[in-house]
Amino acid sequence: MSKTALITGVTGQDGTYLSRYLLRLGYRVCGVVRRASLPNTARIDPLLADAREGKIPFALMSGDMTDSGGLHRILEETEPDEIYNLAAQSHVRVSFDTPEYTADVDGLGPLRILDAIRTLGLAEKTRFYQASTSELFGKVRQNPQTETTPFYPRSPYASAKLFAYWTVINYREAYGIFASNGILFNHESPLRGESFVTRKVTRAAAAIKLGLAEKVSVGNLDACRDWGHAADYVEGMHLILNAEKADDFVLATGETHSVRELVETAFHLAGFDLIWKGSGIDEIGLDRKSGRILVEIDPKFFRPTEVELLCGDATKARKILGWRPKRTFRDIIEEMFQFDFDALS
Ligand code: NAP
Ligand code: G4F
Repeated sequence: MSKTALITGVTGQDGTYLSRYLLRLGYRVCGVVRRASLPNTARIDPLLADAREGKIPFALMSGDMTDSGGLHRILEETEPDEIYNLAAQSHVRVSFDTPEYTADVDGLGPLRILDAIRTLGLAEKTRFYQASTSELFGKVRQNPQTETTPFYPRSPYASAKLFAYWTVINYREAYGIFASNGILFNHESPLRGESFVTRKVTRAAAAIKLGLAEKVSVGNLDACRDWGHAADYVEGMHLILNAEKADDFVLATGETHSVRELVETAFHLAGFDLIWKGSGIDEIGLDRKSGRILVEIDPKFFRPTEVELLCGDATKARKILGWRPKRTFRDIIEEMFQFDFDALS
């Protein structure tokens, strides 16, 4: 009998990679989709087409992380072996504008699912994965960050995820539910949302190369992130839920790069050699050859409180799960730039 996986956030970047991966492993996959006024299934449309032809066991159910009754019904109908809770208002900058909504979806949402597992008597059967985040480390207390590094959240998003992180541990200890946190550092891909900095920059570099845009405006160039590839990280999620015991794991590459390096790398792929002039909000990035301004700063992309540096140590995941990332920072930016260049051409 194949296992059934329920994925919330199935229409997102990770939901799409995870669906593809679990289907390849022989799982039946059921995804939770929220109502939108226009179709929000672009990333998973190829899977839906295959499902319609009966080629893969992939189905969608309507639900929303803010709606306990609906989530309860979905669990009752599917009785999944594994739940991957990936749904979230996942944009850190946006969480400052929608703090209460972010807390509801990202903080209370996981609690609603865990409590449905408990009240439906699924504690013995259903394993639960929570998409926790390196944003929990925030104003970092230690470098690199491990599972034992103290947290210091710096946004409504991170505070909501902190509540969810401890709720997972509480439901594990109180009710014996196999519930685990994956503390994942940033992971990217051609399916990344276009307002996250990697995708925004690779798209802009491709558009400028093609003459479709003049320049790009960004925020903090000196923030550093540990960027991996989403395809590697969803394999880690599966390993976390199939470990011998429920536990919490950091998934990271162990390398950190600044937004400035990201911009230089993407523009180099577009054939520009960037030089920087000025400082603060007056800093600009110019093409060395032509002197054309390609990058400028717009303070609207700054955050009221910033996470300046993230760099993870995934030794525990490597030792216990045998997980290690395969793709490098350069591989990821190259793949994303090429995808955007082809799509815009
Ligand atoms: P994403 O692309 O933004 O996808 C988020 C998903 O959540 C989408 O399917 C979205 O649906 C859904 N969603 C949002 N609000 C919802 C609601 N109220 N009810 C039901 N579904 C809702 O995010 P991602 O990059 O794949 O990340 C997946 C998870 O990992 C998130 O929880 C994120 O916070 C966490 N995380 C991500 C990273 C990273 O670097 N990517 C790192 C650490 C942790 P729509 O398509 O309709 O918007
Ligand atoms: O790409 P970002 O928006 O990702 P951020 O804030 O690190 O959050 C992502 O990773 C988290 C894991 O650590 C996830 F939990 C979360 O769901 C999300 O997937 O910003 C990265 C950095 C920030 O320091 C930001 O200030 O890039 C800086 N940045 C500079 N200019 C910009 C921009 N970020 C965005 N989005 N847009 C800019 O123009």
